Amino acid sequence: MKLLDTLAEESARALARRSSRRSLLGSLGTLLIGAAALPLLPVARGAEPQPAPAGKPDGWDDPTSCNYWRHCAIDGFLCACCGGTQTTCPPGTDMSAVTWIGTCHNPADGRDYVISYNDCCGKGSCGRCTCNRNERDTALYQPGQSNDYNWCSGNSQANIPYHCTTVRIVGAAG
Ligand code: ABN
Repeated sequence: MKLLDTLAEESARALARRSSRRSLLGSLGTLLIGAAALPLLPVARGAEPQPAPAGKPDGWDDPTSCNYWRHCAIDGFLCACCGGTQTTCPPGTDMSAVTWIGTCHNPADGRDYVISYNDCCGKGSCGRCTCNRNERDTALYQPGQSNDYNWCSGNSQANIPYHCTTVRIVGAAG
């Protein structure tokens, strides 16, 4: 036992001879600063894209996404990507007087809504955010029930070129 005591005492004394109080305080400071910096990493945690809530696809509430809930029966370019919004035509275009109607489910409130797909007319194709989802769409030989149709053709001759499509809520379905 005495031998153990002597060994412990000797090594403690050797350690004390090798390390000054200043170096001990320095190491402690480095340790504390390092520990404080750790929670800051990784830096961009808040900017990470959030996954869509369960059962809803990514972009279900984004009018520039083909997955936007109102786009369930669309065939065309999204006006929200073309200088307009989901309900307004881009500058220099006019809304078609006749439209294609669809019924889409809104995951936000669990209800179905009648959506009017009014084309915006008078300029060449926008070419951005093409989207073709076609729920309850029928063949073009039944144009009244087809989304694959230029609804600008109901406008005056000058306004026939198709640019993009808006998605306006007409009302709740049922
Ligand atoms: N209703 C959109 C559209 C326009 C032109 C051709 C096909 C579809």
